[in-house]
Amino acid sequence: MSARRCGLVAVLGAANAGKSTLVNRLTGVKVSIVTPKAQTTRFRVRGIALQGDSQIVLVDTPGIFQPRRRLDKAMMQAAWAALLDADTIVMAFDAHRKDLDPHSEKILKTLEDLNRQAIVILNKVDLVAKPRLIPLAETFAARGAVSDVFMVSAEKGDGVDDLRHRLATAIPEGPWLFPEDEASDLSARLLAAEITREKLFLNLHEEIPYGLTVETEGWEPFRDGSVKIDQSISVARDGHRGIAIGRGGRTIAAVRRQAQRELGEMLDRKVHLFLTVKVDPRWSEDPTHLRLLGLELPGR
Ligand SMILES: Nc1nc2c(ncn2[C@@H]2O[C@H](COP(=O)(O)OP(=O)(O)OP(=O)(O)O)[C@@H](O)[C@H]2O)c(=O)[nH]1
Ligand SMILES: [Mg+2]
Repeated sequence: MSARRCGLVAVLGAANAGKSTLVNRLTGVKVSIVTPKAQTTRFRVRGIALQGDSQIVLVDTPGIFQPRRRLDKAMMQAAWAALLDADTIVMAFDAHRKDLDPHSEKILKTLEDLNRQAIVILNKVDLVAKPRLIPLAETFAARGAVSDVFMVSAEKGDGVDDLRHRLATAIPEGPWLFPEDEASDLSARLLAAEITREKLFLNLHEEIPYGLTVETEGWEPFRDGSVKIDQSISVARDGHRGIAIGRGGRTIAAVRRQAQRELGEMLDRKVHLFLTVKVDPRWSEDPTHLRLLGLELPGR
């Protein structure tokens, strides 16, 4: 019998590269929310994948972007901390792009400075003609900070099994850190809040999604097996509240319906979801709320 392996694999990359889609694919279940909008992931989310004797602890991170608000800075701190903690580093890159963007460049520079290497994933290859991928792969392979380059479609699943096998041998020998049947380290309450936030990101536009947060405030199981989940949505400004609710309550009703359906499937039971929208511009400065998400406020 070969020895067991276990290790942290940080997945970094520019915003929208498909990191969360990749982590979900490798894990085999949805642990991290996905939307077409950049800056969807706000904190580190662990997804646990098994491959033979290896337990691969994938750490999804907020995409690297230019931080402005204090929340942004906390998000970036979470991403860089994941890199420092990792046994193995994966850098996801949207192969749809023609060339290296400044954020991916910054990750490579940081790796070079730390004398570390990453496995680069050219993702979204379903959208790109093969000949275009070769020069891109060569550009990455020429960098000292890159150990290998994989071509993957996280969405369709192409190349994901090969990658999982590679990660299984890249991580160090050691005992498994999580029970065999655990796929994520998120609590059900936090995952439920994330699912609702995903639906809000999908139904709201411009700056509104970036200014809101969701918190699960109540979780009441009933004798018939169903569960009542109460969540509050905090929006950044007065004007955002009406938009989040929508004309005649249509927007929030759609969000509620979509989130309730997905939560029902996820929890495998009937869910009664109740949402309230409040205006709270201070949530992103509130250390208690951010700590719930595993974020620390950086100094001013
Ligand atoms: N066509 C295609 N789309 C993909 C693929 N992987 C991800 N996407 C899409 O790209 C968008 C962003 O995906 P995410 O997984 O949320 O990206 P992310 O890197 O986690 O983004 P942030 O958390 O915002 O940094 C979504 O619309 C995904 O459906 C892929 O392999 N092919
Ligand atoms: Mg993400």
